[in-house]
Amino acid sequence: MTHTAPLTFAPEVRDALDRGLPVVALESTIITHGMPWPQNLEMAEKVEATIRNGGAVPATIAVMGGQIHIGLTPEALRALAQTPPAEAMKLSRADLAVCIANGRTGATTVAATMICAHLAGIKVFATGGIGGVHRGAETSFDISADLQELAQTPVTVVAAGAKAILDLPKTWEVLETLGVPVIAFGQDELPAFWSRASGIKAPLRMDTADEIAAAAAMRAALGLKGGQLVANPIPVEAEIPQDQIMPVIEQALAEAGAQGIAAKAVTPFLLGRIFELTQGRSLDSNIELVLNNARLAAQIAAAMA
Ligand code: PSU
Ligand code: MN
Repeated sequence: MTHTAPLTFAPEVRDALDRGLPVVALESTIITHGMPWPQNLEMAEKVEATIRNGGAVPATIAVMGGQIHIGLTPEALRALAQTPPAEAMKLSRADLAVCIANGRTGATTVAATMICAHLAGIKVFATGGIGGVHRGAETSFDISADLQELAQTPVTVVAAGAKAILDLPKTWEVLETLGVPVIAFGQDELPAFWSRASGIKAPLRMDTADEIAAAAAMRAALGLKGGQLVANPIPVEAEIPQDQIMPVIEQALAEAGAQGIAAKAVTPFLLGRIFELTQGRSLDSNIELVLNNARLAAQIAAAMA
């Protein structure tokens, strides 16, 4: 590789990569903009522990002090979790270089985490839900850069689907157009983040981590650019069924519209309102689905190693 990207590796992550051991990347926007303090830190610590229990090394990714950090110390993780959303940049492909060059603190979205993971040589990444096509995109043109990133950067992303605040059918259509394999794990239907069911049939289905690892290797062998999305349904005991979450989402969306919330502020606003409207239940579910994705990502990383 000819890049001279400013990467700072946690020693444990560097060692694992050098020895070909399984490593799982984790994003940081979910910490700074996706969940409130202190549950965000609890979640981040539990996710790292879950990956370790699964026999892999966690690498939480964030930008601090002019460096992309691949793996954070416990102190750095805590400091990031305590950074108010207004002080941490929400980094996608477009913002990453500016944030580093200016020496600012930035949290990586799915798109930016994929870029950094790939620079670091990490092939698997666990998150909650990817960004996608927002409802009303036909007039707002608000489509997350996460989708384009999946089309060009070779990282396998494990998520519980796209966040249900989005227009899910349009999101899956765009991924199909971009040539991104969307693989439902263990069921025929695509999951919808807080709910296992979406009513949408999955284009692809796999039932084991080995199959997912083999598919990633085959994409590379075929010279196909881009990653794959594994849509892993939330565990039954943690889900909020669609008929319960949908009215809440509709209300949050209506409020966002009325208040003129736009662009990068949309996703954090909606997640925050849904948290309030469900008295925190949406956050409990969100944490459980991230942990579930971390477990599967560790298995996939082990299968690839
Ligand atoms: N999943 C969550 N919480 C989050 C996000 C995902 O459970 O906060 C973040 C991810 O970082 C994702 C981003 O990449 O939201 C999408 O933001 P946007 O819609 O502005 O592209
Ligand atoms: Mn957007």
